[in-house]
Amino acid sequence: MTDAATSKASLNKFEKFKAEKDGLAVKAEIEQFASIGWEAMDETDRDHRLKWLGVFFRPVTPGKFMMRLRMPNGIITTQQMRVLGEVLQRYGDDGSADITTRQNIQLRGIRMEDLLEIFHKFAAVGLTSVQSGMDNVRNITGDPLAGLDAEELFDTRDLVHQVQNAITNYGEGNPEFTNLPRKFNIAITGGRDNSVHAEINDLAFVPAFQEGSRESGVGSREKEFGFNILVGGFFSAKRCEAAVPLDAWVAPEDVVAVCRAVLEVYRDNGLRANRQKARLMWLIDEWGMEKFRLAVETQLGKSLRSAAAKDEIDWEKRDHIGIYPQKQPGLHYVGLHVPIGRLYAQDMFEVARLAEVYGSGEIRLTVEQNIIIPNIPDSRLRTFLAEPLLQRFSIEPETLTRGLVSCTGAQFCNFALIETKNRALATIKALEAELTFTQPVRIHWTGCPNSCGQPQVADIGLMGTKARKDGKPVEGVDIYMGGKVGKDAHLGSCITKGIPCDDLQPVLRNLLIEHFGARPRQEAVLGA
Ligand code: SRM
Ligand code: SF4
Repeated sequence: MTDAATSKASLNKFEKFKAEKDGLAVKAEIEQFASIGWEAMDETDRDHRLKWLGVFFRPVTPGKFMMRLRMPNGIITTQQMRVLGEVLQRYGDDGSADITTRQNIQLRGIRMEDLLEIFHKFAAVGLTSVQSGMDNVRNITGDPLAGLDAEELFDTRDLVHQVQNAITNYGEGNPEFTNLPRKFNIAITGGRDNSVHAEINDLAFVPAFQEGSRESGVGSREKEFGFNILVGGFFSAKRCEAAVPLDAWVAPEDVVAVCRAVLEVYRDNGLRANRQKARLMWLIDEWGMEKFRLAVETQLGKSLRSAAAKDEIDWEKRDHIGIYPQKQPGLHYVGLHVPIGRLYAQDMFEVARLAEVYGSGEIRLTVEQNIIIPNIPDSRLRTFLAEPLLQRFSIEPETLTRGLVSCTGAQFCNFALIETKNRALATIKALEAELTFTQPVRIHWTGCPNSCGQPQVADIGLMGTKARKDGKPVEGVDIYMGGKVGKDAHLGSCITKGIPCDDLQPVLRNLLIEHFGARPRQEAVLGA
């Protein structure tokens, strides 16, 4: 065998099919797929390559695909939201959408025969779903209050767009970055509260001031704004790691180039033989940080400045639910709680209407799977707050509801070991009926060890697993605690394994009483 043939023979099935045909190639074949139908499609095209266009075959609902958009910085216009609603409307009860843990939207119920038209509709309003799955860079997260927050250090909106445009070639697809060893997450934050969970991204930019080179006049040096860089954060079924410092600082104008350089180093050197070890952190482990940093500098064509002595993440994380003044006098942003992130076509039209009538035609999404409507003037707040949608998408949900996040789970995801979203809601409603709370508690559910629902960043994280009850296999959870977000963020760890879901409520009740100051309602009433 030749060297090339030997190395091809040793490739895993994902590397093999990527080498045979780039994922993006299916873009030219959508019409043909539609004409033959999903059942007749080549399985690799259908189950894998379509994900390069953000189209996911769902074995749980065959023929009804999921579409994952890209929402840079979690910002969407009302016009775009309406287009998403129109797409869903066609599918009746099969159509629904979810706000994701990456400030993004996924649509469900999509039929192959409609794809081409959907792509045209997306293009007309500047939406794209390209490169949102498989071995690509996921939605790039940014501060959800960018440009609104009086205390922000940097408005991330333009930068996040620039990075997305570089990676996706303005949404057209960019073959330079369509064959990474594995998925890749990027976050850029310009606020003080680490609103994007920087620590769980492969590459994250956090605000930091560097001693400038110019004198400021009174003997001190001017401070220069930029970002300290973190690398290698990720969750997988095999291993979860918080990102570690690259010991590098960049000015905002160099962020796009650094993203490119890191991606090129990862693309060309990342481990590919074993997909369990293909995330960036494994390469950093193998090389050591010094060698990795040097490779990034070589790719960048210039040396990186050392990290600033400290970053500016010094606040507790905000959840943005409620009414808050903006830095623009007389304007407010209002955070609506969307239970478990689920939206239907009518909700999308209604949210779009509210953002248009009361705001400026803009809607924002958070990594907690909620919605922010910005730019509401004082004079319109009162009528806005009386809108019926706010009964369901509340600005003052109960304590546990407020901090609830859940991944997709068994309803649509074939990796799931348990049902998550509906169970998560039912469980916390039952707990709220029993207990009163004096402090927020963030509960995250995730249906399997892939950790899309990020249980490791929660106060209480619940990860689907197989458990046993009365000798029989049942749906269960492993419980995580200790996740800290915002300032001094760190990951939580597993404290108990294999609790049957049917037995979970009393276990959570005790944890809430022991660790989070919850009190039984009866006792709270008597004590009052
Ligand atoms: Fe995820 C795979 C859903 C955020 C780690 N994730 C999947 C798939 C595509 C599996 C599949 O094909 O069924 C899920 C689609 C289910 C569906 O129908 O909705 C899925 N992941 C999600 C979403 C929708 C969860 C949610 O309800 O919000 C999130 C979409 C984000 C987005 O808009 O792009 C989502 N996934 C995450 C996160 C959280 C984050 O990014 O902050 C993680 C952990 C962080 C990380 O990646 O390091 C995450 N997802 C995974 C993994 C484990 C990756 C690994 O290295 O092993 C998988 C499995 C895989 O890629 O093979 C996975
Ligand atoms: Fe699916 Fe598991 Fe991710 Fe939940 S954590 S969406 S069950 S892959």
